Amino acid sequence: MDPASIWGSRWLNSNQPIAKKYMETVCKKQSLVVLAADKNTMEELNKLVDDVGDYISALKTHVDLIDDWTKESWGKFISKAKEKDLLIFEDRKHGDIGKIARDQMGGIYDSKSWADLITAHLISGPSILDGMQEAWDSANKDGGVLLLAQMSSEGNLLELPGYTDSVVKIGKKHPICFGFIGNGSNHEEIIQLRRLVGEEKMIWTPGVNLNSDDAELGQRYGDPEKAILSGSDAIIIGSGIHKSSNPSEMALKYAKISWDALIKRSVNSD
Ligand code: 6AU
Repeated sequence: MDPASIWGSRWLNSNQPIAKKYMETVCKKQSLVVLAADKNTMEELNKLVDDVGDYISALKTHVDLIDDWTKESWGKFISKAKEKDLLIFEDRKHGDIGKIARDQMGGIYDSKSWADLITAHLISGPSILDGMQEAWDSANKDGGVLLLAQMSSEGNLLELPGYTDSVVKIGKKHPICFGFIGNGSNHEEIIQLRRLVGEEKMIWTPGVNLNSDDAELGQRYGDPEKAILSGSDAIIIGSGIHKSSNPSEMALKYAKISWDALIKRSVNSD
């Protein structure tokens, strides 16, 4: 499917290589699913990507969750994910001042060398975006930051008046900002966020699961189709896929729901 016919002006006007790659991959794979690969061993991670890699467009990692992490095993895992045509998204949620966030993209994990996308809170101000840009520049790699504008967890403080607006205002102007994390559990909040963000930047939403019984420790879940129709560009799914008894079947199911919703949205906006 041709990305221009699905994403319209957002495809034609986009000048961010990672955004273009994402929109293209979505059309190739017919999926707006980002897998939250929240597993604790390399074996489990590899198996999960083998099982569901064909039905997802990006892979979200928490590199510091893994008990038996080594540089070599991680390198192989990232190569496998790239062979499956996945964007690599490290959900580090940086929050420190610019120079520390920059240097934290080095260290043992060295995320600047393998992550296409990384999350950050804007709590310390805009310098974090400059710092993260410097890190990717030093690795000669394109990268994009997803800023947390909303969260899916109950009682989160991003809901305090003015916070989301300030994050969006700053993020929209910064070239390294790929987009925003929105609250996938509440479609009204996604609609509000899309209104603030406009067309150019992405909104990716966690807190999406067809089975709300999976919710643990204040996590909240919403419906995948509603999330996309309300303006989300990617549903980030963890437990809904990896906790199910048949992850590949579930990944395909979420892929189909998300793709059908995107088609519906693009038809409605014509
Ligand atoms: O589907 P789940 O609940 O199993 O997993 C949700 C995933 C986890 C969280 O770290 C992440 O989504 N997440 C995020 C981000 C940035 O992705 C933000 C947020 O507000 N809520 C949330 O659950 O890997």
